[in-house]
Parts: sequence; C-alpha cells; structure tokens
Amino acid sequence: MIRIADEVRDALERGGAVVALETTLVAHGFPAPDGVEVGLASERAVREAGAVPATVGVLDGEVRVGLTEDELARFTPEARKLGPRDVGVAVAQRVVGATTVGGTLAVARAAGIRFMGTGGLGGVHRGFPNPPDVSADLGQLARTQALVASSGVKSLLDVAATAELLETLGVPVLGFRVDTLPRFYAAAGGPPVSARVEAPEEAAAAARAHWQLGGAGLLVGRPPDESLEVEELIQAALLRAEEQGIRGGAVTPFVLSFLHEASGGETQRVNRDLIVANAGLAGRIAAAYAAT
Ligand code: PSU
Ligand code: MN
Repeated sequence: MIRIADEVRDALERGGAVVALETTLVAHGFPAPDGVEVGLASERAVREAGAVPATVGVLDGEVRVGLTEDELARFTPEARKLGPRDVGVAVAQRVVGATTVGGTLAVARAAGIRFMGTGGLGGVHRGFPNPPDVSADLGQLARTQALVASSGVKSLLDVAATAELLETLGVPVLGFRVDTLPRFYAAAGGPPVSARVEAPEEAAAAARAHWQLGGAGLLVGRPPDESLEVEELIQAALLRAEEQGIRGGAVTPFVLSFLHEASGGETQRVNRDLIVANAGLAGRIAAAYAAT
C-alpha cells in the first residue's frame, strides 16, 4: 500500500539521510500553480544539503513516498487534505490526497523516515475551546520518532498555547540559533524554546539521545530570514473567516490566501522562502545524523 521511490528506499536501506516533505503546502498553501514550485524548490534544498527528499501524498490508491515532478503537479487545490486519520481512507477511496504535517509524519513513521521540513506546525486555534480545534499535527508528532524543522507554529494559531501543549506532550522544542520559538512570518516575540541549538550536528545529537530514551517527536524552530509582522492582517483574516463560517481544515488555506492578497504577495514570498530554508535545514540535520 505504501510505494517508496527507489531513490528513497536505497537511502533508507543504507542508513542515508532522507527528509519527508508534505503535499498540503503544495495543494492548499499557495495559489496554484505556485505550490508546485515551492515543493520542487524544497526538494532541491534537501538535495543541496546532502539528503534525499521524500515528498508524501496519496495517488491512485497508494501512499506515495517520493514523487516525480509530474506526480507533484497532480496536487491541485482539488486534492483532499489528509491528516493522520485520513490517509488510509484516501487510499481505499482512491482520491488524490495531500498530506499535512501530521499525515506526512504518520507515513514517515510507517516508512522509517525520521526527518521532515515544513513551514509552520499546526496547533491550538485561537479562542480555544471555541472552537475546540487543535491540529492533529500535535498528536502525531507526540507519537512519531521524527524531527520536524519549521518556523515554529502557524501564527494564525494561539502560539503560546501550542507551545504549552507541546510541553505537555513531551515534545522538545529546539530553537535553531534562537531562544524563542519563531512565529512563522515573524522571527521574534514567540514563547521560549526548551533548548537552543547552534548547529545541525547539535540538533541531530539531541534527537538521537531523545529517541534512545524512548522519546518521540521533536520540533526545531528556525526563524524566517526576512521577518514580517502581520498580526493585524491575521486578525482581520480570522474575523473574515468567522463571518463566512469557515471552519476546521478550511481555515488555514483561507487565511493564507487572505494574507497573500492583503499583503500584496509579501506573506507568500516569506512563506515560500521559509519553507524552502526549513527543508534545507531538515536536510542538514538528517545528513549530520546519518554521518554519525
Ligand atoms: N503552514 C502553512 N501552510 C499550510 C500548513 C501549514 O504555511 O498549508 C498546513 C500544514 O500542512 C499543516 C496543516 O500540517 O496546515 C495543519 O492544518 P490543520 O490546522 O487543519 O490541522
Ligand atoms: Mn486546525
């Protein structure tokens, strides 16, 4: 049921560096067809770091780990968004399914992949418990031995509450050369991390020790190179989403496209660049892990 690309399988068999990448970003994170470019650039960044990219999604009744460019282009906005609970059902129903961070981690666990890069982790939505929306990214990270490199938590969420929940779930939150968790588009002002690391080798050693003790997921937060403060726009976007009755998994795509428009494309540029850079960082950490 899981088809692993030859290149990915070879790397896994020899203990080489492999980085899982998601397809929700490709299908729903950017106006089509920009998502495909972001996915391809992320794969290139992983390769430049000395690791093999393994982009994950559901196609033709199979979970696919490692996609060709033509296959990646099938992840259009019509793709179903797949969290951890949805992957098996999407296989059975033979739909095109784009995996979230949580969905991708569920597949990574089954395939034996321990590193992933993304933009921002899902988490606790603002106003919890109204609505009682907590991303399945958190639960899956808590039960998967994998390290996720991101620019923290999506800043349309309650970042502080999400950081608290990560502590509750036993997930180390490492700052990559920072003391606070980045707030996605914005580098500063986030909650404190549980430890700071200065180099990919240090992150890899932390992950190894955590896993040897039976721990599961780790989050590494890397700030965006270009920091953008868009809190007011986020509040406007969330208000608009509420007015229009947009809920659950539809909130993020709605807010991202609102921000992209309201900022004249600036959020989209920062989002793209941070995703690609995080993929590269995941690659460097995976390579450091494989080398020791
Ligand atoms: N961050 C982005 N764009 C996205 C996401 C995060 O900049 O599209 C996606 C990721 O796939 C993440 C998902 O796993 O949003 C979380 O969605 P939800 O809150 O519905 O679980
Ligand atoms: Mn959600």
